[in-house]
Amino acid sequence: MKTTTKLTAGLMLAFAGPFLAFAQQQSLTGVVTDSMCGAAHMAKDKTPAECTQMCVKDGMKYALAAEKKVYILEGREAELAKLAGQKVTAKGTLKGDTLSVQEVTASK
Ligand SMILES: [Cu+2]
Repeated sequence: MKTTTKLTAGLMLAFAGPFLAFAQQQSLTGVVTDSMCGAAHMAKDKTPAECTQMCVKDGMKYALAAEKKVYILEGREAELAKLAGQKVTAKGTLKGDTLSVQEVTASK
């Protein structure tokens, strides 16, 4: 009887395992911009930082212009505001093209 109980418990653990996997963490490096301008800002008389601030004020979202792609950034807006136009590394969970930011740090 004891052997059967142990076997059942073992099987249950084996099945529960995959469901305990965490959402995938991503770490992306790029320049903080806004969802309208992306990698190239339209306002040529402004710095990338100023343009990003202006666009976000107009209702755009912060975005990260990585090597080939622009990702929308969600969360940590206060920190992103300070890092606008700068190269950063953003960590968080990626869903489609949107990164839910958990941590953002200036990168060199
Ligand atoms: Cu802009």
